[in-house]
Amino acid sequence: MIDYTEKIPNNVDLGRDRVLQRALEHWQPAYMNWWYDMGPSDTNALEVYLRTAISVEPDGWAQFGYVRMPEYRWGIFLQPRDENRAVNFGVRKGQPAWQEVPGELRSTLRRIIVTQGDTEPASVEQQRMLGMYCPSLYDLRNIFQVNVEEGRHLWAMVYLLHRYFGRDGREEAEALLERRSGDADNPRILGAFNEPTPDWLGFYMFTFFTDRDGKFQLCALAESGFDPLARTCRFMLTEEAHHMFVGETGVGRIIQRTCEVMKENKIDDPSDVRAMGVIDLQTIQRYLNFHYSVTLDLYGSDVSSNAANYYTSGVKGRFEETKISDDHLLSDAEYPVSEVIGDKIVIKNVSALTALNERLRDDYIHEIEAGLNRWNGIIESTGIPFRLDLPHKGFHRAIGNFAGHYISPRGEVLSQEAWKKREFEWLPSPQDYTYVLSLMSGRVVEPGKFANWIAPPRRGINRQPLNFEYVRFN
Ligand code: BYC
Repeated sequence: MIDYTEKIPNNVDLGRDRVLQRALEHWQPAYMNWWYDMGPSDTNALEVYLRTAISVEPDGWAQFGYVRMPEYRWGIFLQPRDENRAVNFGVRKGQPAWQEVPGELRSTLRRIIVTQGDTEPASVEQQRMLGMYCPSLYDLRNIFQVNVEEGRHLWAMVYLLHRYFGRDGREEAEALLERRSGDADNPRILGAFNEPTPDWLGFYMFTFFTDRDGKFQLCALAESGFDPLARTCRFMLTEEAHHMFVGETGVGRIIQRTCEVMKENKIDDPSDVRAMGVIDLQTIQRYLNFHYSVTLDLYGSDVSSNAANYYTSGVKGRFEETKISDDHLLSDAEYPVSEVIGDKIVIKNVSALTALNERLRDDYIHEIEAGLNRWNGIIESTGIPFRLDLPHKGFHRAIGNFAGHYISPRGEVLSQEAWKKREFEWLPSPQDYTYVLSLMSGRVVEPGKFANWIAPPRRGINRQPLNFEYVRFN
């Protein structure tokens, strides 16, 4: 029997909700089994300096202290309800926001919640071995923080399934613990979540690029007319910011270290750079190309009737929907999307309703560009003449109008043969992965020490010093 108020911090009155308690009595032990099987490898005894959300108040959502991860208190939190909130877009615009699932939207909403929920445990599975070769205690603590919070985000979606979708919801919640990232028979739902994350450069790229897709998808769902979904996503977004910080600063610190070594030793040839035990900027560019392109796929097809239906019915809005000044119906509006015709990429206007996946992708790209500029600022400040670039939107795409076409990073439409010939100029080769992994052969766990291939961060977590014991090995 679970002590609900103590063990599962929540603001959903779990202590009095018998139906939810019964659902969780089955699901919580299955979740723990999943964590023991698929959570970070070999970590049950470690004490980790983690933040835990114990309430939604400013002083409650980030309580720091040492925790053994299996004892982490995965809670259920929704942003407090605004009684006056209305549906803000689509044909039901102006109606009071729905507190229960409208019957005709049940399967649509369930599907979106399941897709979102599926990504959370998937990312934990993808990252489960990385703790075995961490570059520092600081980084080890950060990956564990990301992992436990992805676990909490799974809880958030499972709460919605249990509370609002009855028996179907309970079955879907169980299936979320059964699919496995990369499994041939029962894979995770979306492509990027079946790719391996074999090394720390990949982890930081993932948290920069793919967690940011999480941010944009959560922002779109935070506009939903289904109020519990909107409020759940709003609270998840408070945690997401740290994940993207880990990614951006992680890649930034690798870039910084590489540039310092290049400058000190007056070298720029990638093989000379590798000889110094750091990651050459060309390899960083190839990782970037990979993670950016697989993440762009996560937004779905450029032209999608599903996306139009989600919007029209009030289920999923645009990024910052309520800050946009238009009719929020989009019945006559148009939006530009790309298409490949012959050997040319052409832009054509389509109904803005069907182009909502593309629009969200463009909002995302805009934010990515700003992050990329900050990385280039690090390179510039060391005086190294090199720039990281974003590849063309059509490069290496498997979903949408570019799928099946061979687009170079500069946006040329190539034959399959011409593209394949240059594939490993643009994407990490098996040798690149082997090299990067070779740097990460052992754990760096002495407080204050950092692996040779990454610079220390500017400051510690929660104002602790860099040599703080972020993880205790007992
Ligand atoms: N891979 O009309 P279409 C995060 C499927 S990340 C495989 O183009 P639609 C996180 C699609 O399901 C954010 N299949 O797209 C980050 C559909 O299947 P059916 C996750 C794909 O329906 C880091 C078909 O193709 N959040 O939180 O508009 C760490 C045609 O669909 C892919 C969400 O996803 C793909 N990449 O779907 C941890 C939000 N893309 O119907 C966490 C919820 C599409 O033909 N999901 N398909 O069988 C949604 O809003 C939508 O489902 C999508 C776009 C954004 C995925």
